[in-house]
Amino acid sequence: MIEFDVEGMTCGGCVRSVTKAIQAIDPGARVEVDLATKKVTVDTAVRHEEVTEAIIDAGYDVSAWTVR
Ligand SMILES: [Cu+2]
Repeated sequence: MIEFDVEGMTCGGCVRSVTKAIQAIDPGARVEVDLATKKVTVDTAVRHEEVTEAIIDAGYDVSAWTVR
């Protein structure tokens, strides 16, 4: 499980974009987005660097991440 702090998400469309971007690199990923806290929790086997890249490519910024 990896928790990302993601900047730039403002609405449900952003939530969908981030979720889609992550699931594009891992279709089996479980993605939970909390807009209020800007936390994106991802249950995936993919490395955090790749997930970070996918989020950035989708147009958002990752300010921090934690592996749990
Ligand atoms: Cu949005």
